[in-house]
Amino acid sequence: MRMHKLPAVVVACVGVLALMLFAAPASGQINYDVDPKSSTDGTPVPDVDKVGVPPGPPIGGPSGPDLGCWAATASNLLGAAGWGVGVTAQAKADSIYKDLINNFEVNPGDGYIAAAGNCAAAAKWWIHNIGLNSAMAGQGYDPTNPYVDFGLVERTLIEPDYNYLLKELARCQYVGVTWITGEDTGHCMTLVGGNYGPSIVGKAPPHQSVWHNSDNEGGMAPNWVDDEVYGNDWAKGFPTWWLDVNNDGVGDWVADAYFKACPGHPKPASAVGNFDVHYYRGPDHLDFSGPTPLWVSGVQMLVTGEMKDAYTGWQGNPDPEWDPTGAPVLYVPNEEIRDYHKILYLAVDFKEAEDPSTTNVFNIQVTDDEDVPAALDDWWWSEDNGQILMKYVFDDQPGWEKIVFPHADYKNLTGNILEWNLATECVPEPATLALLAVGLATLGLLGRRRQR
Ligand SMILES: [Ca+2]
Ligand SMILES: [Ca+2]
Ligand SMILES: [Ca+2]
Repeated sequence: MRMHKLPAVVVACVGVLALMLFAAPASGQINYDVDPKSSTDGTPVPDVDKVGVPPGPPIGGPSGPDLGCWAATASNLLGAAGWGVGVTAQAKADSIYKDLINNFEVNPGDGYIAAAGNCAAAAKWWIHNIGLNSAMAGQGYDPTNPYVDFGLVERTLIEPDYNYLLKELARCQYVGVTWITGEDTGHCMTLVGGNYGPSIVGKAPPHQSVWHNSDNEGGMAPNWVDDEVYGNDWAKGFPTWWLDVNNDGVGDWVADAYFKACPGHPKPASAVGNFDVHYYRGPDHLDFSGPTPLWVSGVQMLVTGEMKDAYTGWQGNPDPEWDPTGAPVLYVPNEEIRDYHKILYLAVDFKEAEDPSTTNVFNIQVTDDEDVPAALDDWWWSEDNGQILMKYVFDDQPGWEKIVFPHADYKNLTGNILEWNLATECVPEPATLALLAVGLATLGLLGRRRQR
């Protein structure tokens, strides 16, 4: 029962096979309030399936159970939202799952994931190490993808949460739900549709939800179905969300967390490709101390972009540094260039809608190396106030920049702060731009360009 001592959403899909054999396949038998949706590109929502089925060894794998449901669910969410490489959402999701296997297989060459993990951490790891890492151009790098507003809630889910998630399916791209299954490890599946719960007026039974599951499903290979339908048992312990996975009318699993991917405001691609600091919680290290290997998640800071290692910071270090007093103050490396000035973009992603009473983003102070504040030039909220992009403009190119966060949650990624990331770029002063234009005109470059 090891996962229960750990933070929620550490899941691994053990003990699901027997239940799945009784699962009813979807066959359009009822009208859903929210029909199983399509992905951003109009193709069916991805359904990444693990190579193996717990508790047995993977098909063609060396040994041990395949515990990669957390990575498969993260792949479905991201692939449906247009991340990954491939023509269809399914191909994109499969490419992401392959990336996750390559990085989180327990033994090199396993070809599957034999350790429990966390769906949200897997998605975050992929976004930052591949999706927004300019070194991965052609392999999944896509700084223009708008799906950068993620949501994470880690507690026992209740009926209003479920109704909210169904509504979010219309606006966002899929939802991963983590379940306490009563086994050593939990399970994670992708919610794609269903019927609202009984508190919504007029919503009588059947109370069914539709899922994409990475385990064996309603049929047998090769005729496995994508959409799997299970009853939501609202009577067992209302308002707790129980799922009836063996179709006997009684709930078996309790919903323990959700993770969703929604449209937000990405930073400009030019800045992301220049110098990008990612601060997020991702799979950190393997823990073999329990009955099941486990990817433990931790806070990670990653620097990417063309100018990575080229800039220097407060103490001559090329990496961003936290203030030694322990205060949530970060020093960001830079390079002084005459006649250019700095623009800094800061994106903050909240777990739920921002709560200005604690972590108010407008209390963040961005200053230069002489503590002169940079002007907050503009900002953009996501539709649900769950993510914000802020643009700060400096007068010049300081030796380094300083970010003073108003709360320790920004440093520890606790409370409502899911992550933040920032990117910087330098632009010519207006005077320099004018001179540049004159120079180009003199050389005839502007005229030549117009003729093309
Ligand atoms: Ca499946
Ligand atoms: Ca049941
Ligand atoms: Ca968010």
